Amino acid sequence: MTRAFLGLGSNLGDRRALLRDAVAAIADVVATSPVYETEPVGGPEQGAFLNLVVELDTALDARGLLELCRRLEAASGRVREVRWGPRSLDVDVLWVDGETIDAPDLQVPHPRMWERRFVLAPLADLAPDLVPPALLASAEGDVVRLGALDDGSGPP
Ligand code: GSY
Repeated sequence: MTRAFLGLGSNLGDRRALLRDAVAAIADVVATSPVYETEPVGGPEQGAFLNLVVELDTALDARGLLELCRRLEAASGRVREVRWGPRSLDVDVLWVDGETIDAPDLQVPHPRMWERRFVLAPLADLAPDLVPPALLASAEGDVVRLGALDDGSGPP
């Protein structure tokens, strides 16, 4: 079994419900970060995201996790009208202990995670060993911690 981290985000529809349903559908979740409301990074003008990170203790390798991410996005009825634009659910493989992959369709660790506060802040909550404080401090995009996924706080 291997420690792995997935990043989830939504800025269309009932964002919290989309994240809750996706996390509930993932086997082997051992920890879920707080939910953050986050400034969009990249792409066109768009609404704020809700983001979180989950830690898995999994038998899947990185490619198996990529398939899981695609299944979760499809199951959510994912809507994404514009590349880098608003989307109902985005699920990314961030990190898999001991695995490095640089293929056209899959890069692990996720190549842009080190610059994105919407990834590093929730990841640091679960795995401070992976996130140097200086990187978190210099990362792009404002984030606000809302609290636990299921505590009903914050906007929908
Ligand atoms: O890469 C995930 C999709 N995405 C996000 C996101 O999840 N959160 C924020 N804040 N900005 C984003 N830009 C993209 S693309």
